[in-house]
Order: sequence, then C-alpha cells, then structure tokens
Amino acid sequence: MFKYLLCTLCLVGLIVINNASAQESKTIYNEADVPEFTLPDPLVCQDGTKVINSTIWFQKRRPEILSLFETTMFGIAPEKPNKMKYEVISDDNALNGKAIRKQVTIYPSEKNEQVKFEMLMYLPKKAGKPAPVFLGLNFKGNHTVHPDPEIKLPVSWMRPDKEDLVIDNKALESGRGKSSSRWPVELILSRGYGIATIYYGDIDPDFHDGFKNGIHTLYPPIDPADRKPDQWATIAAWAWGLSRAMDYFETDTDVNSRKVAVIGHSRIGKTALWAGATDQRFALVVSNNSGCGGAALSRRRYGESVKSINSVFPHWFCDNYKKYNDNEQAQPVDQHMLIALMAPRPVYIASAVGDPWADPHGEFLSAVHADPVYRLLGTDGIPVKQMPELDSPISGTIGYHIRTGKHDIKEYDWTQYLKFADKHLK
Ligand code: GTR
Repeated sequence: MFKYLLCTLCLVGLIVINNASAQESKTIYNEADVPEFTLPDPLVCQDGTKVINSTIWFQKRRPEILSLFETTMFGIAPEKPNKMKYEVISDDNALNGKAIRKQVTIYPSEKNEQVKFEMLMYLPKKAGKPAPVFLGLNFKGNHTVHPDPEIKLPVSWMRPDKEDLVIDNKALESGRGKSSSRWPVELILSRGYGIATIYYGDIDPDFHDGFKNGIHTLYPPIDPADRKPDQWATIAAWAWGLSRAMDYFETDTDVNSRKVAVIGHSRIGKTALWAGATDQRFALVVSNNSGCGGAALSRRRYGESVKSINSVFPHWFCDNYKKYNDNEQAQPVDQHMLIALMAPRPVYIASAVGDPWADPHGEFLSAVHADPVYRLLGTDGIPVKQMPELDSPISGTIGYHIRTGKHDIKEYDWTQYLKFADKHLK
C-alpha cells in the first residue's frame, strides 16, 4: 500500500517522472520499473484546439477521442440493426415470489436466426415500476448466475472449464448457480434494482477463429481475409451486444431504460467501459478489475502490457492495436480518455490489491486523469488525487475503491456499486 501512496504523490501531473528504461518483455511489477511517459491531454484536440467548454468537448473532442479508440483499438462496429426480433418468456412469481423473471431471446437479424442472444432478467416485484437495472455479460452461461432451475441452459459454445461444468464445449446442468458468488441477485433486488445478463459467448465465442463465428458473421466482409485493420473485433462485438440489450429495454415498460448501469468484471469490464463510451444511453458504468485495455493506463506497462494482451488474445482488439505493442507512447489515446468518454455520467472503477496483473494504481490514475473532463462538465469528478487506503471507497461522480483480495467480483464490490447507483440514479 505504501508503494501505491508514494507513487501517487509523484504522479499527479500529466507528465510522469521516472527514468527506468522501457521494459520490452519482462512483466513490470515494481513502480520503479514503470517507464517514463507523457499522457495525451483529453482537453486538447489533435489540431491543438483547447477544450474550454462543453460545446467543444461534445462537438469536437469527444467524437475525435471516440473515433481514435475505434480506429486504433476496438475497431468500428456496425450501426444498430434496422430490424430486430425479441421473444420473451416471463414469470411473475420467480425466486419465491420476490422477482419477475424474464428470459428474452434477442435476434439481431431476421436473416440469420442462428445468431441470437439469450438475456436473463430478474426485476424486483415490489419496486415502483419501471425498475432501474444493472446489465452485464457473464462468462459461463446464464444458468451459472443463480441456481434457479428455470433458467434456460445455454446451447452455444462454452469455454472448457476446470470444474467439469462443460463437456465438448456444451454447458451441463451441473453448472447451475456455480457463478452465483459474482451475482448477488437477491441483494440487488432487495435494493430495488433489476439485474440482466447475457452469456458473452452468445454474442461472440471467446476464442480466435478469424471472426468466422458469432455476431461478426452477420456483417461483411463475409471472407475474414477481407477484414480491415480497423474492423470491430471481439470486445467491440460484446459491447455491441450490450447495446442491443438496451434496445430491448427501451421496449419493456417494466424497465427504466434511462437508469441502466452497465457493469463488467475483467475482460467484461473492458467491454462495459467500451459499451458506456459508444452508447450514451447507459446512465452509469462500472469497471471491476478491468485492467489492461480497460481502466489501466497502457503507457505504464505495469502487469499486463499491450503486447501481452495482443499476443494471448489476438481477437479482442482490432489489428491496428498491434501497432502499439512495446510502442504505447505512439497511441494517440490512453485509457484515462476512455474513462473521460463517460463524462459527465457516473463511472465507478474498482481494483483489487491481489490483482497486480490489472495494475490497480494505473486504474486509479485513469480516474485522476479523466477528472479534468468531469470538472469541465460541471461535476465533482474524483474528489481525491491520492490512491485511497484499502477498502475505503471514494465517491464523486467518479467512484473508486481498491479491495482486499484477488481478481474477482464480490459482494463487497456490488455493495459499493449499489450505494453509488443509489446516489446517482435514484
Ligand atoms: C486475463 C487477461 C486479462 C483479463 C482476464 C479476465 O487472462 O489477461 O486482461 O481480462 O483474463 O478476463 O479474466
């Protein structure tokens, strides 16, 4: 902890002073090894125009930053489909009468009904309708979120699982409720929020097959060999799927679509941030341990680096992102600008002390360096400039905590997100 505090003291300006030479392949786990770097200023446009008011931010700089993230990192995703279809199975008496459970099949295209996302929703029965909702993707299938036997078993491709919850890439009954520690459904409902989730593999299976499966197959180029280097990759596809869930919410009178918080852990935290950036209908955004490519500053190279993420997960980002392997300084954006794209909407960034791979300090610094944009837009941004103590949440329009424990999303984290949502959405 002392290490974090000490470093924060010297990192308050935009220029970071530390003269260790660039580390090419060794993982950095020591602040003294973080290379010297300069962050791009979110409030200065590419042509040098200073962003001195909200008009310049919204009309010029914000679209510019969004486009830079699209072309250099996540890839350009298609527009909202013209026509979608939804099939809804609803039960007003789920979870011992506490919830309305809906299972919504979202067909993003009429042309190919093989591509469909199954969304599981629980809405609080007692809440004054329509309910605010937390929306997030899940890693292992909707059936793992809660032991409720009525949840449909996924039929789509599943990652092999250490606990034998999957055979031949198919989900098994034995997986029911196995991820429930990450989804405190009853707690969320008791606080008056609904919860909605989609298995991320329904949108795009999480392995590199040259974009021949999932949602990418609905859009040209038909031959993956014709893909352009700024074409959407997998994280952009997952985020696009979250926007399709939002499209559905806008048709459901039980949901307050103006009060939807998008949330995600780890790679799905990166996805939640990109969804919040690309779709301003999301009223609040939560990044849980999102790390490299999410909330953590890339130029620090602490823990997971751009080169490492591009090598292990070549399908997550567009091909152009590979240009920044060991070359982060050349990217015209860094991750504080991704956070700034949420402004002035509330955003919460959470780290875990036992998760150095995700660079907790770099995640905090993104919040600090997004703060000037939040202030320009009339909010209190993040009220502190120094890394807080463990388990001591900070709550401005940007929220932050670093929790005891490992890379995970726990009830402690959800408790902070619910408080933060109460403050901003209720
Ligand atoms: C790791 C990856 C991280 C993070 C994590 C996860 O292997 O390096 O960027 O996304 O997976 O999603 O659990």
